[in-house]
Amino acid sequence: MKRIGSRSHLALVLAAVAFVGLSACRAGVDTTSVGGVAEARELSEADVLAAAKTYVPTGRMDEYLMFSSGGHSGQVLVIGIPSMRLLKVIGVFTPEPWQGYGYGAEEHKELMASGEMSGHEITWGDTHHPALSETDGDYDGQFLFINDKANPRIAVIDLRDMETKQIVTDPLMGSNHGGAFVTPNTEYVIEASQYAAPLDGSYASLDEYKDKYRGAVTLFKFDRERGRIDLDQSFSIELPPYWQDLSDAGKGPSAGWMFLNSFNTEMATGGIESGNPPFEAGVSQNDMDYLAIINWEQAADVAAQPGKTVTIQGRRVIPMATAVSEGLLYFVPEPKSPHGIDVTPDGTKMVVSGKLDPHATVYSWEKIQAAIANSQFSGEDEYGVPILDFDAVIEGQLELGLGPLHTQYAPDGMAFTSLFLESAVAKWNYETLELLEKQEVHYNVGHIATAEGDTKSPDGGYLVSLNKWAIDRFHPVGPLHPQNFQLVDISGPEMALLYDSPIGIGEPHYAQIIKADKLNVWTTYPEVGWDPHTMAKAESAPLAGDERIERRGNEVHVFMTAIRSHFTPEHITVNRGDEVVLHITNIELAQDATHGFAIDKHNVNLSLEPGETQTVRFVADRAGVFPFYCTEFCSALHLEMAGYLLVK
Ligand code: K7E
Ligand code: CUA
Repeated sequence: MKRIGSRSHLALVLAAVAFVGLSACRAGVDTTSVGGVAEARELSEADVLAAAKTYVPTGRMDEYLMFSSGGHSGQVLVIGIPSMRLLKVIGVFTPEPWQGYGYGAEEHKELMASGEMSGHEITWGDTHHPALSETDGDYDGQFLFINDKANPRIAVIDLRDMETKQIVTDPLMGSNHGGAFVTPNTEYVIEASQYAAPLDGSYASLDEYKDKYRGAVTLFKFDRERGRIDLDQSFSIELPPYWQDLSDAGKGPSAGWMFLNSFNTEMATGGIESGNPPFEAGVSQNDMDYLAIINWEQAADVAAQPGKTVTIQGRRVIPMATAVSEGLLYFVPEPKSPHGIDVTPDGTKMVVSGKLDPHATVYSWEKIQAAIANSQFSGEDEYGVPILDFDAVIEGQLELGLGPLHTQYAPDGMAFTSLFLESAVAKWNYETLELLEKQEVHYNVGHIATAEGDTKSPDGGYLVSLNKWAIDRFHPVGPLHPQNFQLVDISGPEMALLYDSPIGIGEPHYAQIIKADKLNVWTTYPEVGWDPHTMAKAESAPLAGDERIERRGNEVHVFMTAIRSHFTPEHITVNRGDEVVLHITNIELAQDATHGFAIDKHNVNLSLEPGETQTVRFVADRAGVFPFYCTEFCSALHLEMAGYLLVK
């Protein structure tokens, strides 16, 4: 892979470190040489090398982009690699004022409303797992999906303008965790429930847990043409009330199948205050939990057949008994309190880590298929789901260390697994089952991400460790510490820590890293009058020369344009009680010529990017004089880009 600077260049730099380090040390600090700076700043050779590997000079661009969950911020972070520079914060489940996301535009109101759950507005999300769209098992750079664990939802982000286009809810679930992940051609975006609850949303006592509580997995049909999830074509599968954890789709020979961890097969219901074992003990009693193996391709056929599904809360659900009788659902034991399940790039193996088991367990797809074909079961669970014989389907186990969680891949059989309890990343070979080395990280690593690490052809080169704790790494900023993303060089025979990148937004869970040249990002909208919600030119968009104010009964429609450095019109006079509808187009197509639009005391702020049109609708419920102005420093006369809303 291409690195910043050639090896010979680095050799020169290091030689300079050694040489100048000697020659300049007595003459005070020499800040004109690498060696002088290294000495003055007490940098080792390894530090200088790490700096040379990560520094991206002004005007140059990063080789990769990382799309990271923004954790509780309900947003998505876009970060360049290897520089670790933050390039964008995409508003997803949470209003974002700079982008005017959720601050007045009708288009965003609709989007936010589509994310309401049980009639309640929810303005945050616990974003967990971003998933890039795939074509033939490789990231295609078109779309990004992300789940909200707290309020089971999935959002669709179009990577042409990196804006959120759709939020869909999953009313069946009480929370989700196994998602978002996509099938190899993004036929479906999938999420699985975590904490079980009644699927119909009704009340049921915890005494009725086994009867009334359920898990589920939902397959949201993705319409790539429209760039939207199609709820009519989506369906769910009912699961036992275990707690599903992380999940993955098969690829290559295992394409058409998906794999879902589940823990709490004990079906513990907690209640420490009543003398019951607390959840942490209750859900960790069994030595084995179950990996669910589901034939999603066949499930889609079954879901399309009349009479094979039931409707719960308006959603199509394949009942558990049907899933079993149709041969869609199998379990296989997995050790102990499983967390990650990661299908190898070639799709032949499934790697599972148990939080409380020091091993990675590697399953063979060939053996799983044979066991299914030969009904090689060791029994069935309480709900009649057949359990494949553990010994018949595993390829092997490898002791990695304490608290293994998630595995990512690189070429040549290389696998990297995060070790939460050890605060380390283990590098191993999933073909030979050899542990190769470990790299310390600071501290409590959750997910890791390698370049193109979830595809059929991972790149290697870089690994980012998403650490939960950051004690002693940074200046204290209060008791809430930053999260620490650490960049690790995995291109050589030994891993090397390159860079600490504190993130003041928490708690990012997972990230995916895509080669930057796979993206086709617009730098302006394609046409003046573009509606990013429909991704088409809007009929109603005012263009230059169309500006006017039209009264329609008590509705006042204002057709406004924005260009450096004025809005047209600048005066809007209405009567108190009128409904004001502003249609505003930024009629510029120059890159970065974004105009904002804010109205005093109305909680309105738009970001009108070049070519973009937006609509704002509000009732002028207060008489008075309300300045409006452009909130982007767009030009020398930006302060003059203003006007008055006069409410009589
Ligand atoms: Cu391991 Cu919620 Cu993906 Cu976090 S999950 S670490
Ligand atoms: Cu337009 Cu400032």
